[in-house]
Amino acid sequence: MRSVCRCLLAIAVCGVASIQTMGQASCPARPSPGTVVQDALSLTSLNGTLEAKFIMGHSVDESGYTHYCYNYKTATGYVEAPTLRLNQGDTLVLGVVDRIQADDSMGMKMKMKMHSALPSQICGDTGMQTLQSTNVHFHGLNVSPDCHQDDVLTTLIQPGTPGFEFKIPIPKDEPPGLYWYHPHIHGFTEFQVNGGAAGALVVEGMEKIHPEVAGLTERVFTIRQQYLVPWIPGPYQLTLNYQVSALPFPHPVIQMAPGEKQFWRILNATIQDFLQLQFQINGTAQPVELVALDGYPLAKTRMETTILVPPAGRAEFVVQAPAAGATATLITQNYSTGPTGNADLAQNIADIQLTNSPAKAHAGSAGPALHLEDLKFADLAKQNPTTQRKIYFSEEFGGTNGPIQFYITVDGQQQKVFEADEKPVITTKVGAVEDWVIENRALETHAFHIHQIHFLVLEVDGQPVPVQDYRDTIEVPFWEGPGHPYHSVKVRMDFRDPTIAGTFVFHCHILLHEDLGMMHKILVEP
Ligand SMILES: [Cu+2]
Repeated sequence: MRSVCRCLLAIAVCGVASIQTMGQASCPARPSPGTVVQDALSLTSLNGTLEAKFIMGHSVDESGYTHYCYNYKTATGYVEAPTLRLNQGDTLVLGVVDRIQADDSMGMKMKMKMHSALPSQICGDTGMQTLQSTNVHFHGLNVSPDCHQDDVLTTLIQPGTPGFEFKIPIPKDEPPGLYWYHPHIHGFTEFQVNGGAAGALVVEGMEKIHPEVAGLTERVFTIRQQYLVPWIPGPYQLTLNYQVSALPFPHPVIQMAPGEKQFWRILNATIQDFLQLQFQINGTAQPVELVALDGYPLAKTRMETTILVPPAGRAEFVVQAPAAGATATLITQNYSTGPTGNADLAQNIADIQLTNSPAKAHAGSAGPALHLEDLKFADLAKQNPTTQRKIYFSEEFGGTNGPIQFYITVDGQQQKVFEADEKPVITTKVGAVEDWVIENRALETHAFHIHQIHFLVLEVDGQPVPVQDYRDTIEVPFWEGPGHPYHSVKVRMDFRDPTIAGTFVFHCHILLHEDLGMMHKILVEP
């Protein structure tokens, strides 16, 4: 739920709309509704390195939606948010320049209203964190939280400076799968992601673990969500690869040949939508072959008819088009996030167009097989936990106006909102294997995410799960109220890899909640 204080804040930013035409500082035009969906441009590593430069820009479209974009220069102009493709063991060298317009009064008012204390240590530019500041989180990658890698706590890129360079070695045992990148400036993440600043990152090799996908046309579908002002309750639009997928517009169109199998990699880059995805034929949900979740290949592929993907989650599956004459759609079903949550509404995301010449998209390459047991965290189920912890989500109310404070708390500690200069609420050591119960004491569903590692899901509501999947983001459903137990998940955290030593964060991936402080630090001592 959106709080009153945020509505007041939003009033300060209303009425700011100027179409900016400052070249790379503005965003490219987005595709028209009802057209054939195209994948983002793929940038592929060469000889072990992928080098790229993004220019973060922003603009406001004719309908009043603010866009934030990772601009990438091609021979024919700028495109936004390319898919970064790397292999295990490669290095990503990514330059990011911030060209968000500094003359924008929206940001100035935001800055006056809210900025958090600066962390004691700075990586990158100096100054205050504002709506014009940015940085990058590499969601799901099991890499270092240090400066120039996946450090969201101290990395600051300010508009008008020469920019910042990330240099990230992808571990040799990184699970093949779908990851993503997005800004993570505390207090302003929601606004930039709402504007579309998010892109996919693929660690190649899925077909070497699950040969079911070998040779199939692969599609990368990023579902984003945009509000006119992201913390005012009201209608939102989902988009599919930047094409608006909302009434009254015609649906985005995905082309497939009749009977064709495709490998779909779906990224939920919404700011708060729990997607319940279905592939329907003539109105009936069809089983699809689920291959991976959150960038981690399943131990065994399995057939599912509904796939719940929380905000920031990913689902990768094989889908088969019907025979000619049938109607097929990709939809999301209604999902209740509880009495104080926002409704996640059912809607058609795309229509399938059967054609004998579908757009061919990236297909994986052949190579020697990879084995699940060689991937990071593979033996986690067999480990004995060194520590048990309980963490819980809770909200504080202000009269009848809904929740005004959002907390994630280590059981036994005092509830508090995140501050940039806070001390870690958890300190552990490289080598630790910890079981965490994550409980939801709020009347709203939350999405738990921890940086730097995947975790193994052991239990839901105290019951062992039939299949243990690796995830980096997981839904914890809302509390039904007095007389009902809290819902919970039990997960196993793996801190054995010295690469991830340092300070990083865990938080709710409903981005408003994160921005309002439903986040804390964990320190993994070397
Ligand atoms: Cu939340």
